[in-house]
Amino acid sequence: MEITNRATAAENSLNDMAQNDDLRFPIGKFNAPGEITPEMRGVFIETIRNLPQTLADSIKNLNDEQLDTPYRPAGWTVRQTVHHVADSHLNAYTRFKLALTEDAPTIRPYHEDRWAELADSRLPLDVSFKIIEGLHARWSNLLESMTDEDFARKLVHPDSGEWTLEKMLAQYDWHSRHHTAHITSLRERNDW
Ligand code: NI
Repeated sequence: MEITNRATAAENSLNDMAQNDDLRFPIGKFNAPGEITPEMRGVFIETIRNLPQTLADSIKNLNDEQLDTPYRPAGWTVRQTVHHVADSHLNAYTRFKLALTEDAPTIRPYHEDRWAELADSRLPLDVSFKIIEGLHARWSNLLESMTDEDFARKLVHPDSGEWTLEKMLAQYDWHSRHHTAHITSLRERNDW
């Protein structure tokens, strides 16, 4: 009996973990495409260009209590998630510019979880939307100016190694949709 109960408990805990993983990765984990065509790059750049609007739409009409709700158990709140997008994409933009102007620079990682705990991640969201709007206007403009050779330029992440800029672009296309989906899936589940 005890073994059965333990087995059931373990199974339940595995189910919880699987469910939490679904909540954590609503569009799946990032899978780098084997080959990235110019057409695919065009689609990714559209995601970057449109994110300020897409993200603003995702939080439309949410009140402060809803903005301060975690998108999953022990996860970031909606508010932290939006501020994180600003944090992350500021870093990403800097990394693109470093790789365009230096030879395979090693970039500087940061602790995104600790950044999200700092006081400015509790501010009203309009401050980060101002950043995201200006940043994405410049970033998408920069991306549209880039040649095949530019997209083949590299940077080095101390943990994950060498990345081409086109793989980075694919990752931030995913990252933009990933965090937007955290918010839209929370709204769907709560019927908000
Ligand atoms: Ni993120």
